[in-house]
Amino acid sequence: MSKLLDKVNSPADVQRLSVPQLTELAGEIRSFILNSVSKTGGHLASNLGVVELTLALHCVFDFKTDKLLWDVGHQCYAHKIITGRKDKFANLRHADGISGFPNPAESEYDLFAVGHAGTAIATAIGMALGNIHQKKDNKIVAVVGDASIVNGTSFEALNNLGLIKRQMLIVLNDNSMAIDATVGAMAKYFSKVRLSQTYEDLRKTTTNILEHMPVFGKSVEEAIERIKRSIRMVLPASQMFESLRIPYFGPVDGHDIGSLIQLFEALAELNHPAILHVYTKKGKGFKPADKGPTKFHSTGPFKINGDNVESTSSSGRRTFTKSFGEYLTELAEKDDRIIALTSAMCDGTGLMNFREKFAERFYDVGIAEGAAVDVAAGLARDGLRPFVCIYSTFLQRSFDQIFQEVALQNLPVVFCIDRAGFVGPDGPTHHGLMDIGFLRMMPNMVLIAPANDIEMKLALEFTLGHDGPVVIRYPKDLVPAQSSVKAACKRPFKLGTSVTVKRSKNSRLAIVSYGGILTEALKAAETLAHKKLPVDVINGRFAAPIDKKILSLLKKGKGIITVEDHSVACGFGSAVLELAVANKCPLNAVRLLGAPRKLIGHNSRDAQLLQIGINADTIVKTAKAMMK
Ligand SMILES: Cc1ncc(C[n+]2csc(CCOP(=O)(O)OP(=O)(O)O)c2C)c(N)n1
Repeated sequence: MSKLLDKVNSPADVQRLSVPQLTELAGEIRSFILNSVSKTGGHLASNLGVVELTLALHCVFDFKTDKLLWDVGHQCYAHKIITGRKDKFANLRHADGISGFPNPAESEYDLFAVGHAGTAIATAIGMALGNIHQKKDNKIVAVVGDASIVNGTSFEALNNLGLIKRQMLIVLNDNSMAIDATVGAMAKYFSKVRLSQTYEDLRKTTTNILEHMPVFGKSVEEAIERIKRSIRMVLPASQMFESLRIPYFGPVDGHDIGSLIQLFEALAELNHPAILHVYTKKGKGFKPADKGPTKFHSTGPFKINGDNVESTSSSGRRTFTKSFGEYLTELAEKDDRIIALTSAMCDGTGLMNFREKFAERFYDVGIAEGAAVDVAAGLARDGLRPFVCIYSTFLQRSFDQIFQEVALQNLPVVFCIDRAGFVGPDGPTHHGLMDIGFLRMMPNMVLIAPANDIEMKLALEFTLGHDGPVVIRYPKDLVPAQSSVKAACKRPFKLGTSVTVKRSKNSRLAIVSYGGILTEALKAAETLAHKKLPVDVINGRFAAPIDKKILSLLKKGKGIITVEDHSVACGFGSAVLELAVANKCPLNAVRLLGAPRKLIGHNSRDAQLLQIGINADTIVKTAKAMMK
């Protein structure tokens, strides 16, 4: 039973509590989050770190009218709990449950459906400008992590903060972690400040800020000067932000609710943007997450056993991610031109072993997808073989770099796109449903999708023999069992060549699949064969260039069903259709199965594929209708 939390159903209930009660409530919220996430899975460590910060914000501001923008949004659980969504946590990230990210469809307290890093400051600027135009005086707060504030999008926003001549508070939530430890010059900069600060220093800074605020009748600059004089605030962090003319306050303890409330009250009165730098502990209050914040950044369900945890979600089978990481490491042993790059996603993209084995050939550039691509372009121009490993959804950030620095130059950069397709519980911000679309149209770009573990190896081997950019996409899924892999899939990849994995006598149509979804195509073919409806199954392998052979049945007046774990618009099926048009094939017997242009909410990946009809049953139904 949670003595205080049981009575909290809105921010007003939080505002009524004393500081000691709020501290107690923070403990109850931590237990609630831990208990919920252990059952449903979700983002744990970041959420445990921001409980006091969230309570203090809601005590001072009224976010029904004031505006709160979370960067990334993965740290919004305490915010959701106190804004009337506590009871929905039993179904967090599950069908009919709430999202793990902010979602305006759920609550007026959420302003944007977000999940990508770096956007909060710029959108806050937009809202501040909107307020100026409309003569509103709502307070505006953006909360951004230390790994996300160095994102290019955040920096572009900081560079424009001068546009704002009114209150706007940026809370820099510094826990010295991204998913992994933060990387880069800025991380070093922040950690230098952090190491130079004792707990006593943080308290003194808080007292000094409060003593010299509010600054009625005085300029912010004057207040900062006075604060600096009294605490000798010559910290690198302050210098950096102040060189951008952004008033900087801190660093202060992000777990001291009483002080945070006073600081927010004081800073809310400024008529100028400002940054408050707070230190928090990722995973606070739960030893395994505190010790292993990377593992508990985002987790599946687990069982708590004292200070230990046991996963309850692992199936023990190999994932595409693991398959990729292992084969790339294997290839790197034989080919020392191979360099791996990632954007703050070493673990998620399966590169942990590679990093351990080839530390000097591994680069994590932080949350900077555009930079990752351009660094890779430079490496490739210099004769090396860079593999850029990024989730499909985050690669969207580097569209232009891929186009100009890689495709246009025809450089041999390999894009290893993980989480391509439906991603399950992270939902719409994280689905990877557009990569074929935005990459297929680029000149020189070769697009591949391995259908299984063996093809992953063959696809990677192919890239080393190809003198231009290659994209390999694979889903957040297990690879099909080795025993189910057809002989045709064991043939090496040949540019623009598909493989026919099932040929049936008297086939009446061909199912052409792209990537891991081949398993469903084969299942469908089997069912159809039992119903005396023979079909061929073709493993497309390439979405660009696409194999003309795919059209052979169509040319004979028979049908084609394409199936892909991607948006139908601009996807693999569209490429087949374009080819069919160019080759003057009859088009009345072409059906494209894939994702529609609409939001598909969080759920399990299997349920999403079922909902959309990217599965054997839908292929069977479609085929039957076509063969009537
Ligand atoms: C553009 C983009 N790239 C990568 C990610 C994956 N990602 C989610 S959270 C996270 C780390 C964020 O670190 P920070 O902002 O410091 O917040 P913390 O988790 O430490 O609270 C990353 C890399 C993302 N959400 N967006």
